[in-house]
Amino acid sequence: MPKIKLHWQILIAIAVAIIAGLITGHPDDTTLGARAMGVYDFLGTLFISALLMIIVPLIVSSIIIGIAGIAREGRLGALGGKTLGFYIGTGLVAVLVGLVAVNLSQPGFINGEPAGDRLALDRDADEVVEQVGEGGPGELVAIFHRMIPENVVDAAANNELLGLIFFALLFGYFMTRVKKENADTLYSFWDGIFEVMMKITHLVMLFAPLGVFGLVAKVAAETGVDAAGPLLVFAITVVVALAIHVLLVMPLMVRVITGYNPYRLFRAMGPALLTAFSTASSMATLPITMDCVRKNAKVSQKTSSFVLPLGATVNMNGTALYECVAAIFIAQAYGLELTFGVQFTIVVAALVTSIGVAGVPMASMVAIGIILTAVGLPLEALGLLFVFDRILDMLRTATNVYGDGVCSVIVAHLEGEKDLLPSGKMEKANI
Ligand code: DAS
Repeated sequence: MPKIKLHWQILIAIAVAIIAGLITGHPDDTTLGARAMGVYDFLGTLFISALLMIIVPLIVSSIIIGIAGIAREGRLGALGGKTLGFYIGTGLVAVLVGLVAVNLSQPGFINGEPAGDRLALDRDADEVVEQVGEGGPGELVAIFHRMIPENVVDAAANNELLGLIFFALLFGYFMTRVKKENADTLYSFWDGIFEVMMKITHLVMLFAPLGVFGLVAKVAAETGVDAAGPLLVFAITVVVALAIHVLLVMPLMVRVITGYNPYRLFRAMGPALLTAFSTASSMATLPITMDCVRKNAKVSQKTSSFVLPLGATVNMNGTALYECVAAIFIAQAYGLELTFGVQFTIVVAALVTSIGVAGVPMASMVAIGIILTAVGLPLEALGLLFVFDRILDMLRTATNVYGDGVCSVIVAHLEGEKDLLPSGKMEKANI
């Protein structure tokens, strides 16, 4: 499967980049180092620019057809409403799990000090704080002002993506409330845009090994092994938070709402979870997810064929959790005072952008660029996140797919479907 090939290419690129970066590090010492740094910078900057190039059309078209897909089915009140409700609900819980974890582990600090210089983050904290502005209620009001753009084109041009996303949510909903021929035309138009953007995204991903090599080698060359500490703490924080969400929070939701033993769902979705982990793509896994949820978890065709394709597009618990942890980690490293307003912005941005993230490898990186911009943090920090992104992408994609399965079982139960998650041994718990 080509995705696994690309996947291994990126893992090898990261390993080679770390070695190359450590060997050629401290460019001011040697011309080789300076030349090597030039190559790293060129490759990394090109890749980040390509990711930024696709953000606006990809996220906007993905949200518009995602929301229109629910509203258009005319089942917004019933199936659609429950589905969207659980998607947003579980996504918010995931973000909050990530928020608590990253505030407890504080990967962006070392002995209480911001790790920015250890991570070779060039811009210092006061410059960043200036840009974000001081904390306090005024900032929260400013955030809501930014959500309603004065000029949509201007918002797109300036990467004011919170406003753009808000507009896309409205547009997607009301696009289904116009004359049928217009609604169908508009849906085909935006569906076509999304299809083209997915193809361009796949093209960009083909260059990911080179781009990731440049970004990771630059980090390794600038920071040496110093960056390993904070980055490891960050990666472990993501893994622990994902584990809590997958092994505790979501099973608890299934158990309390449906009464079924939730751990039966892991075995029912086994092949889908393994595929999600190995391909790091929810979209690529979707056919297997549908097969597992229908055949093993016994969710009906009606429910699974609505809930799962939608979930693969708009429901990404793992991604939302990861984006929150990553953005807070970078804010900590810059020594940004994490006021309620800043954290609230990150929580909302992580939740909303996870709706727009496409189910392809490294899709989070596109969204993180939005969140960093939303709180005024420089994009240069993205390079740090690539060091462990592959393994974390595999884990968050498996979380995304599992979250889709959880929602389909809960929605099926609430729609009155019986005998879900059949198991000879585990009876329906009497809660
Ligand atoms: N790889 C994405 C997916 O397929 C998730 C992500 O990048 O966060 O779900």
